[in-house]
Amino acid sequence: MSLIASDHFRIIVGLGKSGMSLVRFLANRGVSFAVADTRENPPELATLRRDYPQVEVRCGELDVEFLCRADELYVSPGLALATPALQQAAARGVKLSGDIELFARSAKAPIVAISGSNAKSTVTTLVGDMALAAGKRVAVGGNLGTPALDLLSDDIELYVMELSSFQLETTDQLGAEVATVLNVSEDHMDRYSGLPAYHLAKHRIFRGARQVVVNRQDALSRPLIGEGVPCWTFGLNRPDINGFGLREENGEKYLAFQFDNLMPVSELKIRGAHNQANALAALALGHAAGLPFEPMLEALRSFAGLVHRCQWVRELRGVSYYDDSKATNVGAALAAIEGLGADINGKLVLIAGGDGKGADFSALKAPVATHCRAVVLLGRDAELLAATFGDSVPLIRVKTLEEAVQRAAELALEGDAVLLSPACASLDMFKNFEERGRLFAQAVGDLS
Ligand code: UMA
Ligand code: ADP
Repeated sequence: MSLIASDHFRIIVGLGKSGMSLVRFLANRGVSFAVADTRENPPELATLRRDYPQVEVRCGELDVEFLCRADELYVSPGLALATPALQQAAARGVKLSGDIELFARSAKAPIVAISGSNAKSTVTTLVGDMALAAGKRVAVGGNLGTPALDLLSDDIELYVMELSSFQLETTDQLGAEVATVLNVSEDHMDRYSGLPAYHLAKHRIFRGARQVVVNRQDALSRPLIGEGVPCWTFGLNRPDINGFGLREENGEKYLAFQFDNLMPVSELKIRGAHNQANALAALALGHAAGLPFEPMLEALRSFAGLVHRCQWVRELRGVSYYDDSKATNVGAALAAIEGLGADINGKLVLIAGGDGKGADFSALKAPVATHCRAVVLLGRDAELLAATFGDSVPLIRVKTLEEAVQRAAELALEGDAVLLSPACASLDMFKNFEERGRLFAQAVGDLS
């Protein structure tokens, strides 16, 4: 059976990175297609016009009549499926699909599929490193780095894929060798009607999975699966059969599988309880994918963490500065505040705020009161955060990130840490979370 019926006409909706990967994929297979994007000047327009000048492109407001010329639309993860024009096309019988669905149909090697509200990139990178250390020809990407379709190659022996809820919404049957939802906490509430809808989207990752990995400490990570599907678990408590967890022996903590210690936690370079959970999740996924323990542990020992995730930047006058710009939601900021707060002798001066994406910040109130000396607030939703914290902690409002760093440096005492962990997306003030992190590090570097 052919993967794509060649007599059908497709439209790619969204000409960003994933849209461009779809263009290459369809063009290489001789499928006829056009492109639409609501933006007047989408990011890959120049590349498309240069490399595929014959392809029809419609920019600006989506035209339902145009969309209905297609049998199937491949919709960018950046566009809500609730967009009226897409819904009108769907009501007229046009199928809505996406790049991951095509990837799943085309991949010839097993897929390790990773979703969750937080830790996706860290765990995906770790599993990729483990597979490399085990000598596998591995491709790593998806929501992280290279778009899925650009990874496809007959040489690949294992795909390790980070998948977002947006990508999963347009994926019917992933058929992963092993799939996981690492954790579920509120995120993207500007795109979903509530946590149940977001949860439902993430759990599509389990469709057709041959094995699953479950977080013992997060009931929302547990799929509804049939009896016969092997299930591996991870968690920070003691593991049991098929479980990865922590065991203590002679005062030393170990990463462990079932009843056996694998490696002392002290050999990990990444800090904090949340990163121990990430190491255990990666071990569970790697084990399910058939990787041997030795190379997996070797990869864990050498992994120093990803940039902008609780990354140490500098120490000045006894104060450490950490860039956790990737904390774009409440769950991530919570993990950093609790993880780092418990790790340091002094207190945290937290820099937070930005685009809160409709989130409920209340879970931050208690840990902030426990661990923070002060909170410096900036960005669009600064006042929402201020209302959450009330008078439980001193609050300082600033206009720029440079000013935030200055004020935090003045407030921090020796032994404290200044932590940028915004609990918000960056897009109200910055190009992306990377730019926010870079500017933070720059401002910290400029402190004297
Ligand atoms: N947009 C429009 N009109 C369109 C299409 C897009 O206005 O017709 C806007 C939307 O605001 C959208 C943004 O442009 O959010 C980006 O859309 P895009 O189609 O240009 O995106 P890509 O470059 O294809 O990037 C997408 C993922 N982006 C999103 O899900 C928002 C990238 O994840 C992913 O790396 C890439 O595909 C390759 O697979 C980024 C991301 O922020 C890193 N993901 C979210 C997250 O991690 O929280 C889910
Ligand atoms: P994602 O790709 O899901 O955004 P990352 O690995 O990039 O995940 O980490 C994003 C943020 O989540 C970082 O700010 C990091 O400090 C935080 N984080 C990392 N691991 C965990 C975890 N196990 N639970 C909650 N938050 C975490």
